[in-house]
Amino acid sequence: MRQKDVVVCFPFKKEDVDVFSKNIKEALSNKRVKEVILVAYSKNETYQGIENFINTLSKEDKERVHLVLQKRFGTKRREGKGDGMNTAIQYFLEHTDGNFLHFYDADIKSFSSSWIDRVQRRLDEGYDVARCFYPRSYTDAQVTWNITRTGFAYVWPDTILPDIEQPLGGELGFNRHIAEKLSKDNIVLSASDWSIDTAFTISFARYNVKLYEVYIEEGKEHKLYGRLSDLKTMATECFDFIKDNKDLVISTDKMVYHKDELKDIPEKYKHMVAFDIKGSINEFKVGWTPKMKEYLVRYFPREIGEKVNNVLTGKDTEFIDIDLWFESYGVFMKYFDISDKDWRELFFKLWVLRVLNHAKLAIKYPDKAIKHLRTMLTLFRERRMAKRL
Ligand code: GDX
Ligand code: MN
Repeated sequence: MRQKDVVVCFPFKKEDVDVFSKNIKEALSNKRVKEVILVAYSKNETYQGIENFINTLSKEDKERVHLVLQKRFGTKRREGKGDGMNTAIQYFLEHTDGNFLHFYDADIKSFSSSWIDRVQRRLDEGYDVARCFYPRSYTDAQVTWNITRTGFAYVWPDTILPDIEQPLGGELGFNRHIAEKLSKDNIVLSASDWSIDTAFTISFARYNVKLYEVYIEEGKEHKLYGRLSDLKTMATECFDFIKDNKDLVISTDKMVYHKDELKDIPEKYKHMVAFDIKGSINEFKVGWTPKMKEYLVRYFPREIGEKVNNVLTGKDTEFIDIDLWFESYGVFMKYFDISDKDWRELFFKLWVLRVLNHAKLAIKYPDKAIKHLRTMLTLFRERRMAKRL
């Protein structure tokens, strides 16, 4: 049997203590797992609950679990999950001799010890990085599709980056050599907020790693969001990071990228609606400031301003299609400023219209809608490639 050489980290902020405790137990029960690092945002209620849980463990297990507070690595961005993950990497390198570091979100109800095996199997085969991807509801994953994968297609159209199924997934493992590289990388250290997952993904490409994407058939069941506005911070931070790094030259010619074959998505995911559509339309209609309207008129093609007005007055129910999203994306790439609330709100509002357009199609024709998202990536890629010629 192989030695225990895997370290598992769960970054956490505010979570259900029972779900989280079960996940820690799953990790501890895995034959390859040596230690478990829990990186907390602050000493909040979840922290206290987890501290109590750790006290119920056997003496040996207690010694294998490290509860630590996240440190501040980034200086420019909000302190968030990125600082948590970077703290874990530093802890792994300085305080453990593990050969591999895995990350999992703390809130996953369907998590089990076998996820660790499935990720580790690929690392044992020689891949530097293995990450999970899942079947998801057809109306879900709209930051991934409309911000990150499109952004990759916009900025790095001739790389494999847009093809990565789940570039924002928080469930992944890599070897110590990659951990060392990440720990010294300013692009990664500065990604202290939700941009960390994107920072990891582009850095794996920058390092030309051997990457494997593992399909977790049973899916990731975790706490759900209600309105699209729950995703506002995540959406803007993920976009801003791509914009910030748009001049980075990336070639993936030497990268190795394999993934499990995509199986047909279970029916239940096709018809599950991931958010409250009516509530999102109502939310879209409120909160327009004079500055936001001014930006719309000054920077965007006229068609987009008209579109917004028509949605506001209930005359348009088609929202933003992939062509208009390409146009909008280009404008945001040029002018978006994350320190300006009006830009953040405007970005969020147009993204909502894009998501609504997709959701409408997905409810009527699920399979067509998902193909259409792939068409969007091709459109972004081709238009940006054509521009380079
Ligand atoms: N230490 C620390 N500090 N942990 C955090 C913080 C923070 O500021 N914020 C969130 N977390 C933890 C959280 O407790 C959970 O364990 C994990 O990070 C993911 O957060 P969750 O609220 O469950 O995010 P969600 O909506 O499931 O996010 C998914 O997409 C994110 C993204 O798209 O950027 C998930 O796959 C994340 O891993 C991914 O970062
Ligand atoms: Mn979650």
